[in-house]
Amino acid sequence: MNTNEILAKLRAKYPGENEYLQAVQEVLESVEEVYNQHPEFEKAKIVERMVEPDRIFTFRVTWVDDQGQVQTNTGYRVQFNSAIGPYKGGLRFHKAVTPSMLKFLGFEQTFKNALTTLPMGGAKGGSDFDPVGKSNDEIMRFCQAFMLELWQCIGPDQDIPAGDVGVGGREIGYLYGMYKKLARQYNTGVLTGKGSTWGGSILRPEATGFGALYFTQHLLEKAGKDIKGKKIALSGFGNVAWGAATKATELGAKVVAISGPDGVCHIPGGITKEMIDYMLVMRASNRNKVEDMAVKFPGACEFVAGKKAWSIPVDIALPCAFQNELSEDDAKELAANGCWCCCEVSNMGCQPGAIHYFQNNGILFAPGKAVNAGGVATSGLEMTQNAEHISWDAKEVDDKLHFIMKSIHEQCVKFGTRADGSVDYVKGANIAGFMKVATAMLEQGTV
Ligand code: 2IT
Repeated sequence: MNTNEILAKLRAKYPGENEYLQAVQEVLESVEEVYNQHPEFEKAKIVERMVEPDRIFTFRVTWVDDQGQVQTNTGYRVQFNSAIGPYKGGLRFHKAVTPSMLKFLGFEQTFKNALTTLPMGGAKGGSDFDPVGKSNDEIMRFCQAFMLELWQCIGPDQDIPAGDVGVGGREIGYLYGMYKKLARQYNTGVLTGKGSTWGGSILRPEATGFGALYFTQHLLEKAGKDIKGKKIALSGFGNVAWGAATKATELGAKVVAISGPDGVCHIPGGITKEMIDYMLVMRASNRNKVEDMAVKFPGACEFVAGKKAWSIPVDIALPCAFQNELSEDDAKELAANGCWCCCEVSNMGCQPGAIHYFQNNGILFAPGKAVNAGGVATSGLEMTQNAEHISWDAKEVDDKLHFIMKSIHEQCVKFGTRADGSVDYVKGANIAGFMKVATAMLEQGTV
């Protein structure tokens, strides 16, 4: 494989699809050396096949807002790769959603799902619908209109969507209700992230954040460090940030910053249980303002408008919000303030310049596809429970999540250990995921 040649072709074919091209470049650069030791991959053109989604569904979604106005959005489902199982991945509702964004997410999902040890292919979907400022009724009507098209693309053995940015338990409920009406299928396994009384797995809401902290613990342990007493900055205040803040606090770390599009909340004494609970209220309000935390907890929490979480001095940075949210300048500011570890919890949360800066300056770094895989892994556990028509208790799910995150860390170490004994987690995660998918594709022939 010649990475530059493949990238040049993709750039010409998909001009302006920057997130997608960025995600492909990162993976190809990591795997090129190993790939070239396998002439059978080259002969089967595995890479050329793997960078293209299997198919993309695009559809119009029309709904009526609270003022009686007709609104139109675009919906998508990108079924990226089914080599190791049915398509699996979340739905993102955000005003900036484009085919490029969903292709990057579907591509990443393919390797992430391979790392989980569970048999799931990669997919992603969503819409440019903007939930900010929408009422509950508007969210429901949009979800119903979206499912009117999506239901034909999905199924418990074909493609299993879940949540992502802008899609949580409430949205999955409205989507599932409409799916049943349309498909007349009552198999709960068609969506994950469901409510706990109707097929949802216990701990699924917490799983992305909990898994990220379990992974961080393994990474710190390998580096001879301990999370206890460490200061953490995390971005966002949605489902992922909530789970991460909960587990980090439980493990004895101190979360001193959370952020939103409007600025950062500095919490010098560390986030409290009441504040963590309030994150859920803030998410449900659809206001998208982290300032609300400072209004609710004056004194303990100081809001600084226009600043990112990365401006607060900490030991560990956990990006939990959106792709490319941490730039090279942010990485330098974090390092200058004493930060020595960054575990990416959001998908592709760090810009390439930030990753290179961390890696070249001895700052521990691990990529989202390894760190945040506990979310989709627990979705996989939800599918298993649905297929067996049973539900496990919290201990059983948590034990399995622990085991999976440990295994993902081991895979990174196996494929990413450098000559000096340190671990390149980017390389490790990419090679481990890639090898599994590539081998499966090869064994299934030229399709
Ligand atoms: O990025 C992700 O892994 C998710 N949004 C979760 C996907 C899932 O199917 O649970």
